[in-house]
This record gives sequence, C-alpha cells and structure tokens, in this order.
Amino acid sequence: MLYPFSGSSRLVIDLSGTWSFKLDKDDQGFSDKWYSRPLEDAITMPVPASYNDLREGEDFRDFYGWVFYQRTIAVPEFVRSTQRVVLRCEAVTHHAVIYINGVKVCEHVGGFLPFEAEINSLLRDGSNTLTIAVDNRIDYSTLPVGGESGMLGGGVSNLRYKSTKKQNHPNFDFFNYCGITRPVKIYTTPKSYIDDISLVPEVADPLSDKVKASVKFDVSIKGDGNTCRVEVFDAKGNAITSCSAEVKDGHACGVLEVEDARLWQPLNPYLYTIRATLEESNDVYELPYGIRTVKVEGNKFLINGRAFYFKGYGKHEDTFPAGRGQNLPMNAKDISIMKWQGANSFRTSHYPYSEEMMRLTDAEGIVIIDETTAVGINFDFGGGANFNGQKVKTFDPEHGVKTFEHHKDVIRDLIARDKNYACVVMWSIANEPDSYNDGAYEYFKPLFDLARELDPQKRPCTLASVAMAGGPDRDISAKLSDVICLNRYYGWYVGAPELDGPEELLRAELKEWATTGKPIVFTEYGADTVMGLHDTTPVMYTEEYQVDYYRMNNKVFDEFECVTGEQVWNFADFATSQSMLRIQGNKKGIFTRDRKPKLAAHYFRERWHKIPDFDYVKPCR
Ligand code: BDP
Repeated sequence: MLYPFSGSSRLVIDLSGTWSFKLDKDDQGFSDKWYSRPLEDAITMPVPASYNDLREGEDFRDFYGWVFYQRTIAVPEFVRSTQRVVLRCEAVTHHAVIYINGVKVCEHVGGFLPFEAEINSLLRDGSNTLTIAVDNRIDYSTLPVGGESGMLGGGVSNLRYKSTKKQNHPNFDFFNYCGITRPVKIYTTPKSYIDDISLVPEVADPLSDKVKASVKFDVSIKGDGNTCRVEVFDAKGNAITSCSAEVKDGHACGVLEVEDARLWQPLNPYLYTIRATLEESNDVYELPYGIRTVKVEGNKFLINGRAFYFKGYGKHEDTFPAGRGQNLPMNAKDISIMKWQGANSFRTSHYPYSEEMMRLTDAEGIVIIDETTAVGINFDFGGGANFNGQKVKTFDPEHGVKTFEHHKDVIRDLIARDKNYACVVMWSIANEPDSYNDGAYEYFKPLFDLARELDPQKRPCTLASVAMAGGPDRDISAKLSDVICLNRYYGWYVGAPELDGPEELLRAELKEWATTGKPIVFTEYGADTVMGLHDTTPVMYTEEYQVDYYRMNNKVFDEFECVTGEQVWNFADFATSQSMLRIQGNKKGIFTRDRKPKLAAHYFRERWHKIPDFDYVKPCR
C-alpha cells in the first residue's frame, strides 16, 4: 500500500486540524444517526491525537465504547470528475466506521495500520460532512488482546472487590490510548493508476569496492495502461538508470541495474528516488528507496554482508498529552537521542509505528524490527485473562483467543505498508505470546509461513519470547524464528533485588539457547526506575539499581558470541493501566517520559559508543 504522494498527477489534502468530537456515553450514536447531521453538544478535538489525556477526569480518560469525530470536507468538481478521490486513515484505534453525508463509506478493525476507500460517488459540490465513529473496546478477538480482568491485577478487580464498571482490561502493559491517532488524508490519482510498487534489492557482493546492485520491481496497475516506466535517481536528483516494462495482468515487472551503487547502511543511509510512470494515464509515483541486503548466517545477522550488532530499545509511541497520537517533533528528538547514545536500532513494540516514523528511520539509518499488533496472546499473565473465574488455555478452541484471522490481516497489511523500507530488517510476528503451550505451534506456524510468503524481500521473521517460555525445548520460537528474540528480566521480575543468583540463571538459559545455532537478540530487559531516586546501596527503583541491573545482564551477554544485540526495555517511561506494579506508568525507561536521561542512559552511552555497529568482537574472545 503506497504512502500518499503529491506530484504531477496526484494531490494530497491533509485533514489534520480541529474536529468536532463527542463521547457516545449512552450508546445511542448509531441508533440516533449522529453521522447524518452536525454533532450536537460536541466539543473540539485535535486530529491526529489520542483523545484520552486531552480532557480532565477519569470518565474521559478511561471512556469505554464509541466516540464520534466530525468535520467538513470539500473537493472541487474539476478534481472529482477527472480523478479518483480516496479517503485514507493512517490509524484509527481500534475500530472505525466512516460516513460521508450520512452514508457509510467503510469500516475497519485494527488500530495501527492504514486503510482507505474511494469516495467520488459520495461527494457533492461544496461542503460534505465526514464522520468517523471510533470504538476502543478490546477483547479476545482483537489485537492487541483485551481480557476479562487487568493483566497486572491491582486495586480495581481483586478477590475482595469486583468492579462493575464497564471498562477495558488490556492484556498488555501500555495504556489503551485511542482515537484518530494518525493523519486522515484525501488523495487523488488518475482513473488508471499505479496501485502498488514492490522493490527487491539484489547485491552480488555488498563488500566490494564497486557495488553492482539490481532492483527488481513489480508495479501493480489498476485500470488501463500498457507500459510503465521506472526510473532511478540518486540523492542529488541525477537520473541513474531506467527500465520500461509492459503491463501484463495488471503488473509491470522488470529489473533496474544500478552500477556502482551506494548502499543504505545503518546510521549511514543512502536513499535513491524511484519514480514509476504509467505512460498512458501519466500517473507518476515516487518513493525514497534504500538498497541493502539482510541475511541470517549461522548465529550472525548480516546487513550488507557484515555482522550487525543491535544496540537500542523497545519503544512506544507514547507522549504527553498526545498519547499515541503522532508527534513529529518527538520522533525527531527520539532519533537524535538515539544517536547521542550510540544506538542503532529499535523494535516497534508492540504495534506498527506511524508511516512518518518509518520514513524518518529510513532517512536517518535507524534499523527497525517491525512488530505486529499481536500483544496479549497469552492468558498466563497474572491470571489476568480468565474465563468465568477459571484459567483458560490461550489456544483453547472454544474459550481461547479468537485472533488468528485478524492476525493474518495484520501481517498482510503490515508487510503491504512497510515492505520497501530499507530500515526494516526483520518482522516480529508477536510480542510475548504463549509460545510454549498446546496449540502454539499450530497457531504460529501458518503466520510465519504467511509473512515469509508475502514479504518480497524475504526478511527474517521472529517473535519476542516471554520469560515463561523457558528454553528452546519448550518455546516454539526455537523452531519458527530465524533470530531468537528474548524478553528477559533476570534481576527484576526474576530474583530482584538479588543480582548474583539471577546472573547464574541468565547464563544457564543462554547456554541452552546457544545450542540452537541461531543469533540471539535481547529485545527486552529492564528494571523500573523512578527518576530522582538515589541511594549509596542500590535498592530497587533507584537509578543506581537500574545501572547495576544492566551491568550484570550486559556482562553475561558479552560472554556469548551468539548474542547479536541488546535492546533495553524501555527507551522512555510510558503510560499504562493503573496497578500496584505501576507508578503513574511503567518506569523502565532509560529516559523519562519527557526524554531526560536517567543514570542508565549515560551508562549505555558509554557502552554503546564502544561497541561497533558491525563485527563486534566480544571481550570473551
Ligand atoms: C514485557 C512486555 C512489555 C512490558 C514489560 C514490563 O513485553 O510490554 O511493558 O514486560 O513488564 O512483559 O515492563
């Protein structure tokens, strides 16, 4: 799916701004047809943003159910009569129903990926009313998964007190921010148009002085058109090469040869511009594109033929007060901090990030492990996701998760959106699923197969494995993942406040994983730390304890050659549901929520500047 592009044949109208907004407290918005007239007693609301933190009070922040957004839109007749007019939402969390002038346009489930619909026939001259109804409810069928009670337990539902309040119970550890979180746009194309572009780089010897690369293209065309021309421009805008291909069965395929190619490298990116032109309708689409290779070889993760070491973070799209709403300045600040710290990568935990962030990481050379919204497929957490008070198996055919079909859609849509980014080097199919119980292999094998089939670049696939999974004999990631990604908390959830005992356990577990012969990346490890808490004897929650925790873990990682990366949990403190285990949110950030460094940030800055991005020779050797 292509990112909206404005050029000689296409127009983009960004609908970001202040919209009308109303909570549907009595669940009457659909029966009263709020979408057919201006919203009564509406308040204002910025788009894009999560709405939760933008008005005071729990009823607003924790609202459960449908909300309605509305604004007017206009597209001149001379555009409507000659072009396709498409409405595109980059992300509406979690379920959207869209109306124009009271007529339903489309419906979409899943809060972190774009969807679109052609709207020519619904638009009239002058002003039109656009209404987007948004539902934030999560359950056993949604991704992320909602449970019957909170994942971390706490004061709201425990043995003595059962809340009767209608509310979401995230089976995941981040606040269920919702609303229209990314831009809504209208874009146009000619009637016959370029629908998609898929690019696959091939580089015979990425290490040679003069790199010979080729880029296979597959341009998919809708409507009429016999020929598609694809051109490559270098970063200065000079034409490098081009190729014309005949359109057959809706596809124009060919190969672009790039002599003396400049490769996209981590922290040293280089982006060409690929321009496709459908000759008959003169539709032109351009995208930035980096050429690089990715390969797993033994226990090494190779980027452009060299062993890469992941240094970075698990993150969240989480800022105040935008919630999960797109925050362009914070994206820029985050990348700047990463570079200050000597990091080179992050995982888009636990959902696909905004397209603007993906384009930024591509342009800045930050390596991405791209994750689906599959978090919470695990009913073992805190006894949280119970069924009628009884523990239920995650993959129980009757009472277990009902996410499989939707999970396939998410994988399909994620790869459709992100397949061309050089920065994306691996797909993460899920975070901390129940990858160790009955039914896990049967659930996940088809999903890994699907991702491998759909990705034109055949990137490695993984899942972020939960501590409960244990070693490779139990955890299906040993069989399915190309890279073993471990989320482990030795010295926090396991064994804190002691560090010596947990150190032994970590070493023992790593010895087991090393036998798989695969690369291992720690995709989570961390300790909650409240900025400003200090002590001479490190105790839990102090900045000193966080540093000691990381020193211990890193020492063990450095003993194992197969450990090819460390991504701390988390880049920054972030909002969560309330519980006894969360102090106004999750405090495992090495930066605070407003991006101030804790002691551990300085510790990592020192460590990471000493670890090269490639060919890290461990002190153990
Ligand atoms: C892991 C989850 C992550 C949590 C983290 C934690 O993957 O989402 O925030 O633990 O407990 O289980 O801090």
